[in-house]
Amino acid sequence: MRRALITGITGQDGSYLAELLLAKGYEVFGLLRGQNNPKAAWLERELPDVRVLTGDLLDLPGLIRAFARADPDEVYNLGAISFVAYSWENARMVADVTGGGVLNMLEAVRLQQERSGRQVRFYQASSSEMFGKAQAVPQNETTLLWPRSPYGVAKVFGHHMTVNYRETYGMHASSGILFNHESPRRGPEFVTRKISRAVARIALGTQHELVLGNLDARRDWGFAGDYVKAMHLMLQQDSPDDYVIASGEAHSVREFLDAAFAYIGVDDWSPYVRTSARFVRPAEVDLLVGDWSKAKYVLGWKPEVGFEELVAMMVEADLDAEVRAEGGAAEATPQRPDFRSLSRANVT
Ligand code: NDP
Ligand code: GDR
Repeated sequence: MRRALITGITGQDGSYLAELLLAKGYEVFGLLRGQNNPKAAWLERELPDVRVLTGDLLDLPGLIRAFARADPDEVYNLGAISFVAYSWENARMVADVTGGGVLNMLEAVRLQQERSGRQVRFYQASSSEMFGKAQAVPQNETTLLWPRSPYGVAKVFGHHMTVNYRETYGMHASSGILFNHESPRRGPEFVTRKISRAVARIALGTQHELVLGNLDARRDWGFAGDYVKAMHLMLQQDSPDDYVIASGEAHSVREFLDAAFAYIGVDDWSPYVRTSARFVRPAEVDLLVGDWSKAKYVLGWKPEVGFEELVAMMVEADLDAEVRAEGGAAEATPQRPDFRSLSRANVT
């Protein structure tokens, strides 16, 4: 039985990756931080087969102990402070966790290999945010990195360290340069989930206004469940490498709003949405769109869920969650209006 250690197990990608690896017969270890992490109960309920180890990316001795316990064949470093907007206010912390944490993980891998005499394959969660002020469209593995946020700079450090450990120590260390990927498990601070949740609440009459920042930013949005498959494929290759994982399609925040509101039968969302400088970033990344042809040809990977399907999946999940939250305690089987019948004409 192969063993995998996942950092960031309580995050969006950690849960999808754990499910994928468990289904493939792996013994999966997840790193949980903090002495009383509020997500511990969620982890035990949703992923009962994951073996939980405590540790923090900032604490190398703790990581070394976790590695000794798990004795992993594969390590997926998904842990990070991942919210770009937060990184301007907390730049040092983000540099330490999202950047320095990668170095700690690489050291822990190196020491574990020395100790056990066995290869440990390593995956680093790099990001399209590294392209920042993008110097080419679409972006591929050779596009110049020009990060525009402390988060992006920290990811560049982690990316180059991963490449450096691969070249210096001959480690099987791969870096996945993943473009934005979303799901019903996305944190509510990110724009897609902020929209899908607000749209569900507006449909149910429990929210009346949605306040956003820059509606013209364009992103390449895919489905997290598809993207974790690429992470696993990278570690199954004979040689480690770097891969862009993306859908190849760019959509604006405005287009996300169009699709989300269309799902509940609303064509003109302007009465519900307003913008505020509060959510506008000090430096913006205007357009990210990825060229995933290397992943297609080398890994045999492709995205399965398209943009419209992704938006519909997220709004649908939030409608269900909101109805459960609203009526679940009072009713055994809460009812909600069938918004899909209202919107079907607008959703392709
Ligand atoms: P999330 O924000 O959902 O999850 C982040 C995870 O990191 C959480 O489990 C969190 O734990 C953990 N974490 C935070 N700080 C520490 C720490 N000091 N020590 C150990 N663990 C810590 O991110 P996603 O699942 O969306 O993303 C996974 C990775 O992929 C991240 O590295 C992200 O930067 C990167 N990425 C994500 C993309 C996306 O579109 N989703 C695109 C490209 C890259 P806790 O719950 O305890 O806070
Ligand atoms: P991003 O995702 O910064 O690309 O990072 P986010 O969803 O936060 O922003 C995407 C774009 O939407 C614009 N925007 C808003 N964003 C938020 N969060 N809230 C708003 O109200 C709002 N209004 C407009 C933003 O300005 C931005 O242009 C995500 C994270 O998962 C990173 O960890 C990951 O590395 C990158 O994707 C690839």
